[in-house]
Amino acid sequence: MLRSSSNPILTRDDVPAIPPTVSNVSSAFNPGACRWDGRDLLLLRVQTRGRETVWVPAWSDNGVAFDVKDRIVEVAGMEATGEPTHHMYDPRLTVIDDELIVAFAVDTDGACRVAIARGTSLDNLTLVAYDTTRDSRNAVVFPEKVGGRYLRLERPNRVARNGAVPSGVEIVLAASDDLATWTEVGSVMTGRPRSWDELIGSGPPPVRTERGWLHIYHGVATHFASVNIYQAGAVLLDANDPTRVIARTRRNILEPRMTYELIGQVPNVVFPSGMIVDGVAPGAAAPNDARVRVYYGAADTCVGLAVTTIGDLLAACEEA
Ligand code: BMA
Repeated sequence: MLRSSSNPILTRDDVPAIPPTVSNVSSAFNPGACRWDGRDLLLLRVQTRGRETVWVPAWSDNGVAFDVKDRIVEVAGMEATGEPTHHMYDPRLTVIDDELIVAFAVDTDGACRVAIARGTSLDNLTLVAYDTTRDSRNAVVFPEKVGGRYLRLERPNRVARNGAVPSGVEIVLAASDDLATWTEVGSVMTGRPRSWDELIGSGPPPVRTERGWLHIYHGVATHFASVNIYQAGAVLLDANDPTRVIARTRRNILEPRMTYELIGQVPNVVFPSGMIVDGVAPGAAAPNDARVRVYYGAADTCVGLAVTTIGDLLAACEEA
């Protein structure tokens, strides 16, 4: 993937004051991305100096220069979870039938939950799913139904290392008829010990190609004494049975190298969270020459953009 020469394309300095909570913020990172109303939309994870987390939208006509709005996007119905909401973060965006679907993580007392909101605009997002049965994160909803059902990937947090926040080594697939009730279908992939992707989690929602579902994920190398290294890779999943892995990048396709990726709130992090694919006919699979824009959090501080094509990502999955 090629980094944009405008990187970091978005920083805390681009976030306007939004009284009374948001002013001179600490960071803007890990954005969800989609096409909405004929424009590119990023939903930013913004962290205030009080370490509150809010979502702020940013719009663009060229995918590089974003206009950050002075408004906070809310999700109605969070009180119905029965658990305190300390942070809602890493929103991943999917559009199905002109509806916006947001999958996100919620920090509650002693656990992280997967949640999904839906709405016809940023003004009426409403909570539709919230899973209290387990600690989990990095949920993404597929951009179309498969076999008549909604699908999502998520990453249960079953690994706690050295007192760190629990993380995970397995991405699983779940299915739903209504976006509200989800049933696990099975395991999709696991981390590879001592490789670049020991811990793993989904990046942006997958995209349908002529060869199957192409999915960008993050991998964490944990075998260094003092720091975890967050990188990006890709995997190709069967079109009809996405629990079946067809091919997976042996190496990372993006790793922290630039200063803004190496230094920040959490050093050595590239965290892909949004993806927009250009040049796809409605309802069609993304062709090999389609341009792919990947928006990622850099060092949990700002936003980077890396560009590639569907063909190059598929080739990277197959590389020996
Ligand atoms: C992960 C998530 C991300 C974050 C990353 C690096 O576990 O919490 O939100 O960007 O760690 O700190």
